[in-house]
Amino acid sequence: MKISKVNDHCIWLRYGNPVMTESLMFDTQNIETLNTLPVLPWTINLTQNKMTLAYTMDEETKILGLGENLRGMNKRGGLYESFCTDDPVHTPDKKSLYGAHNFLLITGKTNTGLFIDYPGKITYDIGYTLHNEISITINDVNVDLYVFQRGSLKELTLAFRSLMGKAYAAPKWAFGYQQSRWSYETKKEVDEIVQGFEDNGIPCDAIYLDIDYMENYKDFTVDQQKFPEFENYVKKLKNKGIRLVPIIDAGVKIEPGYDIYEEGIRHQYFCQNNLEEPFVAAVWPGKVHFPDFLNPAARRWFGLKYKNLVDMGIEGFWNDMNEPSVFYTEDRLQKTIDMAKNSEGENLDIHSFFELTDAFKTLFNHPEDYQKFYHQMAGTLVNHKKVHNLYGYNMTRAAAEGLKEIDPNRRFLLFSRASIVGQGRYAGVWTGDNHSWWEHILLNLQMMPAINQCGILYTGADTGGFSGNANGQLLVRWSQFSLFTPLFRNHTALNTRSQEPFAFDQQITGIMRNVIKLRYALISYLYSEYMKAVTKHGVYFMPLCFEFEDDLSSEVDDQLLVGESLMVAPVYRENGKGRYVYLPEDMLMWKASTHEIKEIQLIRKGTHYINLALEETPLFIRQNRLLPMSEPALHVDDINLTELTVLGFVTDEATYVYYDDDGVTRDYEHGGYWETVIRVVYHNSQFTTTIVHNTNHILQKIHFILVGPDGKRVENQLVVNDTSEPV
Ligand code: MIG
Repeated sequence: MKISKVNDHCIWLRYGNPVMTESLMFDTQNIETLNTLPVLPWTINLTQNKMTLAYTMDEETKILGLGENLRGMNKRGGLYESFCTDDPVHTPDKKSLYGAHNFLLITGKTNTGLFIDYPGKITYDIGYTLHNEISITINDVNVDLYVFQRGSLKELTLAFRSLMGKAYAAPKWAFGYQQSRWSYETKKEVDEIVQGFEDNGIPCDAIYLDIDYMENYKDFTVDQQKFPEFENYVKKLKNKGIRLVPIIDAGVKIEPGYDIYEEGIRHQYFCQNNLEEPFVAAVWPGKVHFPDFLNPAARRWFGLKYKNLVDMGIEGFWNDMNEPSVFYTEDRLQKTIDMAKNSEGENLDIHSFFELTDAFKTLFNHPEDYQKFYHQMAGTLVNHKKVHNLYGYNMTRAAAEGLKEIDPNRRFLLFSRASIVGQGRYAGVWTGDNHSWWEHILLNLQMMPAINQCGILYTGADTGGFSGNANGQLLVRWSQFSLFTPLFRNHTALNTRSQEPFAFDQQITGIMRNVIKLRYALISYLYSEYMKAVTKHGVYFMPLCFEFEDDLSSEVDDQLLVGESLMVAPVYRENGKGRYVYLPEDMLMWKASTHEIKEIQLIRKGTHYINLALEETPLFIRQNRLLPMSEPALHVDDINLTELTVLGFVTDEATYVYYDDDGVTRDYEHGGYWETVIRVVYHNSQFTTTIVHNTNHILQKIHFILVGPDGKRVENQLVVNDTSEPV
């Protein structure tokens, strides 16, 4: 074992000879090697081919983390598996979703964190078998462990974040509202949706193309019948302020003559079976090969294919089915069919009947099928199962690196379904096939900070729910949370009820218009906070306990901090006309029924029942923090950035660094961004507002709406000089 001190918070233990995941990216040259193992909170047991880690919890211990996963924010009580899984039914008894995020944060007298850098399956028993025990099992002895200690939960998270490299910056238009469904199948259908937004005056920046835009589900093709003159069409929509975002699937259709298939075969870019032939699985188009994204040459080849669509004006993509999802393999299907044939005319009893039906039910993503194929890694063939969680990650990396080569300075929208730690450098994720269930609003909220802890900042769920049928109030309440998520996308499955913001009745359309306009009013803040998290290795969403250390703050798991100024507490109960909200300090509550700041009220620290009519989105502005906002527009590019409205609750003094940049290029990476340092002081019952420093040459005026400790509202205007002198 090799022991190193990575930084003041982190010890790295290398056991054996692990697979290089490239999840973390830090300078390994200048770190200190330790000769003795420091005292660790974990008991680590090694047998010949297995590692187990044990931790004893006390009654108060809480376990945060595991990124995209089921159950509450506190993972205690559950069984979990890290194995990227396409399971569309997200119920609490499931053990994994699409991501594999092996980071735990354990609270207690001393907080500790753990990251397991290992790309195969890991199982977590977190107080399930034994109430006070965590037991983690890895069927391998080649593993990198990172133990974090000596700091607050936030400090340990930031120490982990700092090892990952810079996070992905989505283009600014991707902070607009986005509309999807499986599928807007033709140009005509897309036109109708665009018209719906225009007729109803609802802002929108993107419309999604799901698998049906392709020619027979072939990646990087466009069906000419459904989308004639695609390039012109993309341009026409862009002139209207709308981007088209096509899906790309992991499986490549087996079809002689299809260039991607032919090239993949010619260069041996596909995963292989045990006979070293291209491995055959089945997904959408029927039989497919899986590009071997773990092989750098295959990765580059696939990544550059995005050019086909980029050349037609496309600026954003979503990568799907990259766990990878496997409908069936030929031999398993054959066996199952034979089994059915042999059952014909038989008297099926309790055993044989379920054996037969289970054989069909388990065809999809069968665990044994993941052992049937291999990857080329540094010249050796590696069985897929050992490195399963690297697949979606490397597909996304392929896309990100390809897009960077295709158009080096442009920021593309890119997000993936499967993911692992480190992927946040390349792209975002969405949380996959949820349901139109109220429980999934809460699950959405609970996953967000845990995904951020793993460095994936651009996230969001299928708002309104993927499977099942939404009603108007579900869409409204869900949107009142999603309007704070970087990815704010409404998406639903094939054969479900339409759930566009104008798909219900007049009343719902009106409320949705205001909810989405509120999002656009907040983009100045949300984008500023997002980009600061990118450039400073921070997080965008936090649980309350990251900032407040009282007992109740660590209990609350249905409220979140969004950036440095806001707390959100959405209604997630059907027919709920309000909810309990816990305030760890005095805050300014804004019940926003439109983006205009009317209903604001100082609320004292403590627990309150807050009435919230369907049209009211609750926002809580923290004490001595500021919230910059803009006048909404129908598209992000049309937002007027010359003026800001700053809402503040100031009892002493507040400083806000308002970040902005061009939103489309990577210039921000080398100083191409603007900062405005806004300061408000409350003294002798008066407010003083100043611009401490400003490099933003667009901004001209700030309108302040301020509330002091007495709860009185004061307004004031400030003209911004583009000097860095106090005004
Ligand atoms: O299993 O492309 O999660 O968003 O609409 C269905 C069709 C395959 C899964 C994605 C979903 C998408 C759907 N895909």
